[in-house]
Amino acid sequence: MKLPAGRVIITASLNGAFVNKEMNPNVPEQPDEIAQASLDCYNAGAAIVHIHARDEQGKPCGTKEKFEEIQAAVKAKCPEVIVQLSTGGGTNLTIEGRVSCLDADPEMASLNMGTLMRQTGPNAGQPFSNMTKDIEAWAAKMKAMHIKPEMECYSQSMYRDVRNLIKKDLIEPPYYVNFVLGMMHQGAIEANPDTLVSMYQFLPENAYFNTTATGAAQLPVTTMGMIMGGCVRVGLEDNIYYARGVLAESNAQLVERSVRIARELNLEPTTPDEAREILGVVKK
Ligand code: KMH
Ligand code: ZN
Repeated sequence: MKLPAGRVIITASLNGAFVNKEMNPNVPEQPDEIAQASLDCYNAGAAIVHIHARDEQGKPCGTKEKFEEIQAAVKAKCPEVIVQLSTGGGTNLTIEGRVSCLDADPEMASLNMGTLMRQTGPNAGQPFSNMTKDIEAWAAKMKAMHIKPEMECYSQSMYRDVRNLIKKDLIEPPYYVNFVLGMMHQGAIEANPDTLVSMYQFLPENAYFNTTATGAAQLPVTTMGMIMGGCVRVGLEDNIYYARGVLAESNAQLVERSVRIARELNLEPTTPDEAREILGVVKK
């Protein structure tokens, strides 16, 4: 399903679980930094901020208390923006730790629709586990708590779990699928125009789509996504560079650029309330 004509919903993916200040000093890790980045991205045109929790050392953190602290800081600084907390967590988190963000009762949360295998780095051989029984349990909890899931799909094969949730009425329409392209994990697909179009062709009825691409593919693939009637996600979680060899100064800088391109394409970013209306997000 395409967005209403002339509109685009922009998500800022602020920090993720892997990028850190050594890689780019502008990665927000602490609650006050995440709150300021959320306000700056909102002022730049983002309707949604996608957030991972970090502890005092900046390491991925999976506690209800930390997620509540971060969400409260964001809401105090920018009450309008939609907060989407991550259940993706980090390699050091347990499954329970990953979904503790739901207990912070956010408006939205990510829901990863399949398992990937890490093949490089210190966690090579460690799966990013998202088994169907767990996905069903998390979706049921989100439905009961009126938390809108963003279903993270890294390949076409993950549509089996999307259809499974629809068949079992564990998610409410309109559905919201994020094409996450370019991850290096086994089980993920590359980020290019062909894979983007292919992911779109598998989209079920009553589903809007978001477009995420890692690294240098972020700008071209997300720009193509907005041309195809989709939403876009930009931010330091997925890409720490503004251009080849040039580190991004902030998440807001990446959002500003996508807003400029959108307006050149006669696409006006939605406000958070308009995004809530379109995606069926319950305001909290
Ligand atoms: N790591 C991203 C590419 C999540 O946080 O649950 C996908 C993601 C998933 O953001
Ligand atoms: Zn994430």
